[in-house]
Amino acid sequence: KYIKNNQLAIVQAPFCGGQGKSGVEKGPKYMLRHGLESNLKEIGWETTIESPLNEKYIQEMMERDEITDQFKNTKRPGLVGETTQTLYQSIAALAKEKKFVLTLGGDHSIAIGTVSGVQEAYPDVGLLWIDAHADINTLESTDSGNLHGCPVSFLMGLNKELECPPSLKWVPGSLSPDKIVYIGLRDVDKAEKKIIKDLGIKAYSMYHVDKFGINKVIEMALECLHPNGGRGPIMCSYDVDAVDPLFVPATGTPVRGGLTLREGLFLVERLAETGDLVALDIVECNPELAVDDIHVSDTISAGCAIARCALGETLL
Ligand code: 4U7
Ligand code: MN
Ligand code: MN
Ligand code: MN
Repeated sequence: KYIKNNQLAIVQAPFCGGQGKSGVEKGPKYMLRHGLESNLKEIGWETTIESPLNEKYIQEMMERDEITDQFKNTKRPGLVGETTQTLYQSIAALAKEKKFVLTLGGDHSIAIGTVSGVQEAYPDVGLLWIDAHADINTLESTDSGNLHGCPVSFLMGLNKELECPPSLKWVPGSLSPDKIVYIGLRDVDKAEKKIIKDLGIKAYSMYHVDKFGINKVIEMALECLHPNGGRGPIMCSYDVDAVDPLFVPATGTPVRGGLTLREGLFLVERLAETGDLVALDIVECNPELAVDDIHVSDTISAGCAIARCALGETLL
């Protein structure tokens, strides 16, 4: 009911500036080469490919001296700020045209732009964050200084009181704590745990997946986003490291003990079934971190399967 005429915008976000390992910018190219667009056409989507980021520009920016693009401990806030603002503008427009927005990353810092863009079209959107990590470090709490570990803090406006880098001042930061739910957590920093607790954010870790089973967990998560059996638009930001590295080995920050591939796919099959999913990010596939070709194809085919299941391929 939100999406018009099965329109699907596939947004390429070949960006690696939110962390230090190159190769994650190759995610979109690999997933498209795997046949993702034609597979989605086969199941009835009217697709377009959008490329709001200029790859050459990103290359140039990445070569910029890190010293000149640094804010306290935080690396490349200028590049991340400019890139996510471009994504934000383009995705807000696509979502307002009532297209489903599928964004292929890239590292997870791009979610600063994707989620802000989708929120502009759907102010009451509920966000499901599927990840081994909470990505809610603030400018003050981040130890690594990598902005792919911080997007949620920007989306929630947690850096506004701290002196925020000018390049990231555009972020509305209007996500409220009851409009995000985590699933898959198992590597959360001490400071992040405190933020989650203090703000009362709902988080289902791997402990809860084991305790309740994935079906119960997704039902509880959906109930949190739109309570009392209510309905409303849903966005999913899916970091492939939520799935166990046995299935998704080629990713920047793998953590053992994750979702099985079927659990990871079931989550998005259930989202497709609601009919309320309006946007999906698939991030952190890094083909260059694979030790062999099997690692590459396992990772890319898992990423593509997440997209296809979220877009209804496996619904009968
Ligand atoms: B990803 C980390 F310290 N928390 O802040 C950090 F453990 O998008 C990891 O989920 C962040 O892959 C992982 O650097 C970011 C670290
Ligand atoms: Mn992660
Ligand atoms: Mn992440
Ligand atoms: Mn980690």
